[in-house]
Amino acid sequence: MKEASYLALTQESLPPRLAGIPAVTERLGRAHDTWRVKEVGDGNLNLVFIVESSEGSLIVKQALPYVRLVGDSWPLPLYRAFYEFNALMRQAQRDPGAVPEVFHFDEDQALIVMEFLSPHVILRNKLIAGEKVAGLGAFCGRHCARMAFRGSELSMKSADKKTDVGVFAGNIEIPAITESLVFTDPYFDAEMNTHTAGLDPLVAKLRSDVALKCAVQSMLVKFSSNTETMLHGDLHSGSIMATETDIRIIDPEFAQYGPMGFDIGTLTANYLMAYFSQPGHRGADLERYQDWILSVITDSFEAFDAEFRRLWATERSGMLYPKSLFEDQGHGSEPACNAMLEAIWQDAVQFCGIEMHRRCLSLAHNADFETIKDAQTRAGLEARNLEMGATLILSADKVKTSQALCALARTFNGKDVL
Ligand code: SR1
Ligand code: MG
Repeated sequence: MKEASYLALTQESLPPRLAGIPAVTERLGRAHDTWRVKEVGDGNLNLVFIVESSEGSLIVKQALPYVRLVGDSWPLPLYRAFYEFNALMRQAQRDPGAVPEVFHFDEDQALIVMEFLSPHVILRNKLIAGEKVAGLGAFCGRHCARMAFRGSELSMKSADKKTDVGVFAGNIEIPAITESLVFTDPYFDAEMNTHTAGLDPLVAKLRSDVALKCAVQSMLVKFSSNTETMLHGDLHSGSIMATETDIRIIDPEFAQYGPMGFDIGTLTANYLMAYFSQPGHRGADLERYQDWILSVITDSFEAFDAEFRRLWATERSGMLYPKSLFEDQGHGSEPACNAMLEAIWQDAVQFCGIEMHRRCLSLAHNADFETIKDAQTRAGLEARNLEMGATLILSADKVKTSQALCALARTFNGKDVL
C-alpha cells in the first residue's frame, strides 16, 4: 500500500473523490454533487459513510491510521482494510448471502464500498430495545459452523489453507489488540482499563485469582497459535445487522486464523451480556425477553452442531479425517466428529467467559451495560456477568451443554453478587 497517497474522506470530499469509480456511479449515478453523504461510524476504529442518491445507496468504509476510540496517540496500520476485504470475500463464498456485497476495494485509500443494509439495525441496539429477530440463533449458529468448517482443512485443500494462513499472518496489529484487550488487560490494572464504581472488590478478587489468569492465558495460547479456521475475530452483537427477519454479519476486520470455538464463544458472551443487562432496560416483559435471549443461545449451538455434522458428512474433502481413513475402510467417523464438536464447545465456553470479562474490565465496554445510567444498578448486573464469566473459564468442563450454560445464566441472574 502507498501510504503517502492516503487521505481520510470527509462528507464533503467523498463525492468528488468517488465520482470516477464505475462501481459507484453504476449505483448512484454520475451527478455526484447531488449525492447525500452522512458519516455514521459508531465503532471503535473506522469512518463509515452512507451515500445516497435518487438512484441508489451504498456504504463507504474507510480505515483511519489510528484507533478512533482513543485518537492518534494509538496508530493502527491502514493495511487492516485489506484483511477486512479478503475476509468479506471468503465469508461471501463460504456462507452466501450472510455478509454485505462488496462493490469496490481501494487498497491505497483503505476503503471498501459495499451494500447499504436497510432497514437493518445493529443487533445490539435491538437487544437493548427489547426487539426480537426471528431465526437469529439458527442463522448465527449455521454461519459459524459454515465458516469454521469451510475455512479449515476439513474442507480446504491443505496448500490453499496454508497459503491463506500465510496471507492473514501479515495482519499483526489487529490480533495484538485482541491479545491484550481481551486476554491480558482485564486481569491486571492496565492503563486503559475502566470499570464501574462499586465493582472494586470483585475486580480485585478476579485479578488475584492465579488459576483464572492461567486458564485465560492458556486460551490465549490457543487463540494465537491454533490456526484451525478463518475467524471473524470480533463477532459480537455490534457485528450483526438485522431486521425482524433478515440477518447479516458485518465488520470482519479482526479476521485471522484461529480456533473454531472463538467466534461462537464470543457471540454467546454478547448474548449473555444482553441477558444480564436487561433489568437495566425494562420492567414489563423482562422475564419473557430474557428467556428469548437464552433461546437464541441454545438455537445457535443446535444449529452449529447440525450444520457442522451436515458438512462433515457431505463436504469433508480436506486432509483432516479423510474418508480414505474412515468410511472407505468401513469405519464410521461419527466418534471423531463428536470429539471435534466437544472440543469446539469447551473452547467456546472458555472464550465466552473471557469476552464477558473484558467488556466490563478493559477498554471498549459494550452499550448493553454502558447505557444503564444508574451506576449501582449497572454494577450489580455486571457483577453477575463477571462471576458467571469466571465460572465458565474455570469450570468449562462441568458445563456440558448449551442448556446447562443457560441454566447457569438463570442462577447468576438471581444472585446478588455484590
Ligand atoms: C481498540 S479497538 C477495541 C475493540 O473494538 C473492536 O470492535 C474490538 O472489539 C476491539 O477489541
Ligand atoms: Mg468491529
